[in-house]
Amino acid sequence: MPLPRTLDVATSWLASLARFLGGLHLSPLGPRPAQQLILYEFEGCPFCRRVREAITALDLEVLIRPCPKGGQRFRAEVKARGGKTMFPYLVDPNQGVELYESVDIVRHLYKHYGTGSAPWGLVGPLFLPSSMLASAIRLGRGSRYQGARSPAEPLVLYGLEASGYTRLAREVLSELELPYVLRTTATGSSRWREVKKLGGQAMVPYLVDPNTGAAMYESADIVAYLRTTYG
Ligand SMILES: N[C@@H](CCC(=O)N[C@@H](CS)C(=O)NCC(=O)O)C(=O)O
Repeated sequence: MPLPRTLDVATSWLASLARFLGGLHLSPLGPRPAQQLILYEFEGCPFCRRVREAITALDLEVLIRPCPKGGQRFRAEVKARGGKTMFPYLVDPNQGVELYESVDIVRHLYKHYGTGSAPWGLVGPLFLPSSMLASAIRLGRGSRYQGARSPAEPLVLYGLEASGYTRLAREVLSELELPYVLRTTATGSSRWREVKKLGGQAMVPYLVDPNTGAAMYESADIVAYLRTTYG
C-alpha cells in the first residue's frame, strides 16, 4: 500500500537514523577495482544493507542486480552461480571470487578496496538489530517483486546509503528488479562533481536511464518515472 509522501519520506529518514546514518562518510580508500563489481541483493534485506553501507564508505561503483522475493531474473542467476538462493552475493572479477555472507563480503571489500580491517560498526553485534529495525520501519519495502519490463541497459543511480531520499528510489528499483549501476556519493566523494556536471546540481538521488535518455533528480519523480516506464 503506498504511504502518503510525507510519511514515506519521514520513515525513510527514520530508517537512516536507526542505522546511525551508516553510509554517509568515506572510509580511508585503497586501490580502485579495475573491473565492475556485481552485487545481488534486495533493499529490505538487513544483511544486504551492511554491504551497501560498505560500498558507499569505500566510494565504489557497483552493478546492482536486485533480487526481491518472487523475482524472475537474478535470483535464479545466484542459485546457478553459487548454489544457494541467499543474499547478498558479491561477484568480484578483480580478485576472482564470488561470495555469500555479508560479513565476509564487507571484510573482502575493506581488505581490497579500503585500507585493511572493516569497521566495528559494520561487523560488530549492533549492526544486525539496527539494520533489522531500519527494514521494519520501512515495512520491508523493496523486498517483494512487483512485476516489470526489463531494460536493455542497466540504469545509473547516484546516491548514498544514508540518504532517505535515495532509499525511496532504490526500493522501487529493487521491487521492479531493474539492474542499475550504483555510483555512490558519500560526503567527500568526487562523484558529487560528476552529478553537478551531468545535471547542473550537486543533489542526489540522480537517475540516468540510458534506455530512454531520461535523467532526473527528485525521489518522487524518479519513483513515478520508474513505475510508469517499467512497472
Ligand atoms: N548470514 C547471511 C544471512 C543472509 C540472509 O539470511 N539473507 C536472506 C535475506 S535478508 C536471504 O537470502 N533469504 C533467502 C531469500 O530471500 O530467499 C549474511 O550475513 O549474508
